[in-house]
Amino acid sequence: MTVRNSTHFVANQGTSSGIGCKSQSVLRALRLTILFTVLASAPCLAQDASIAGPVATVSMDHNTFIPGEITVVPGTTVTWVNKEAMPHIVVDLNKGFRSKTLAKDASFSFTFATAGDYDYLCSIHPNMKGKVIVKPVS
Ligand SMILES: [Cu+2]
Repeated sequence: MTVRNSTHFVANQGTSSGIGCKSQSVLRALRLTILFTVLASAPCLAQDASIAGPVATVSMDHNTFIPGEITVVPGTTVTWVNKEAMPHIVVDLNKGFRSKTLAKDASFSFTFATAGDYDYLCSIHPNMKGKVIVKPVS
C-alpha cells in the first residue's frame, strides 16, 4: 500500500510539469547515446593501437638498415631483424625506444603511436643510421 502510494505520487509530479519531464528524457537519451558511442569505439581504438595495427620490417645486413628510411601510419609496429653475424643495437636518437644487443636472427619491435620523424642508429656502429617517418594517411 505504501509502495503504490509513492508510485502514484511520482507519476502525478511528472504530469504536472509535462515539458520539463520531456526534455529531461531527451537529455537522458542523449546521454545514453554518448555512453554507447564511447563504449562501442573504445575497443576499436585499442585494437588499432596495438594488436591489429599495420606492421613493417627493417633488416640489418652489411652494417646497414634496409630500408634506411620507411614511412608508416600511426599505430604501425616496426620490427627490426638482424640478418648477419655482426651484433647491432637499435637506438632512437630521442630515446623513445632502444633494443637489446641483437645477435643474428634476433629481432626488436616498437609500435609508433605518434606521428613524427624518428631518427635512430646502431649504438655499436654509429655510422649505421635509419629513419622512421610516422605520418597519418592524408
Ligand atoms: Cu650495428
